Amino acid sequence: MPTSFITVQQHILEEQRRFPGSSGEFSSLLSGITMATKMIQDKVRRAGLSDILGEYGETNVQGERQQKLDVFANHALIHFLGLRERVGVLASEENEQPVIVHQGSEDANYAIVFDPLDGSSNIDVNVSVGTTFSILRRPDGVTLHEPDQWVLQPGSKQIAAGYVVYGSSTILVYSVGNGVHGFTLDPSLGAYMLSHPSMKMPKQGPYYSVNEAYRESFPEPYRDYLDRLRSGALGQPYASRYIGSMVADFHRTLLKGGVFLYPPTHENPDGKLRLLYEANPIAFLAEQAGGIAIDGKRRVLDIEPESIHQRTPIIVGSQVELTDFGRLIG
Ligand code: AHM
Ligand code: MG
Repeated sequence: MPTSFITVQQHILEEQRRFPGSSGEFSSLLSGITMATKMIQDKVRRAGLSDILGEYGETNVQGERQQKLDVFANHALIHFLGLRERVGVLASEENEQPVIVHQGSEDANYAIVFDPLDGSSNIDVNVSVGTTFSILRRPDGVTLHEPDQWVLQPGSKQIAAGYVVYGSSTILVYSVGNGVHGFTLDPSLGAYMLSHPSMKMPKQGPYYSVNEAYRESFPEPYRDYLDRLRSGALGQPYASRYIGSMVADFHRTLLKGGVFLYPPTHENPDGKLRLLYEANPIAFLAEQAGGIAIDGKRRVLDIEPESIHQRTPIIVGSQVELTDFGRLIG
């Protein structure tokens, strides 16, 4: 069958066949994500027409002003994922505490963590935004009385992760640990169709991506690294690209190669991006596509999280760029 005729649901059913013991669980979880993100993309596409732009009037747990679309996206994901019987815990950038669903159910064995609308400060100016998600299995012996323990697991324990970019088209990219696959939403069918099978990050790319306005407050190795990228020390000159929406910046890095960084700064000594629902899914996809993701020293996926909204520096991208950074820090 041509690639363009395979829906994400058909694809996940195929993937499940390769997992002994799995019983339709992934397709049910993923269908919650596809439903919610189709609703989110519909709102994003109509943003200038309906009364959905602008601030909601409240501040989230990170101290950031919530946009109306942040709130809508969060509700959509909690609603559609909450309907899935296998889900026990949902944790979101927009909620201080994890949400418990299906209290008392023996079958609720999965936690899903997500950032409903990443980069939402860009929405008013028509710049790409995205949704990130990460799926974890309930650790043995942990009950719904300890919802934090469902999600405080290193990224290496993710059983699936992905994102949706609401860009010039809407693209869903996911992995269940068996490569990375991309699906473009066909607006006339309302279905995500396989458009990017088995995505591989190029070994080296043409771009570096960082908020260079903070350069003077980056630790020295990061400043030296940027100098190396700019000077041609890696065998080629680099161009710079920075959208300010992590999902969109990473999506370009996945397709074209290169490096995306959010280093520690004076203001954010642990970086800005959140480990559980931003860095971990991105790191999982990067590794599955042949790339590398570190926090400056260690593999992002090896970090043992201590709190749900914990931040981490991240440097993620192609083999050549990340190997060079590794040499610089020794
Ligand atoms: P958000 O989750 O509140 O939208 O913030 C995360 C976003 C990322 O998408 C992006 O990489 C980063 O913030 C940009 O931050 P800065 O403006 O400091 O460069
Ligand atoms: Mg975010």
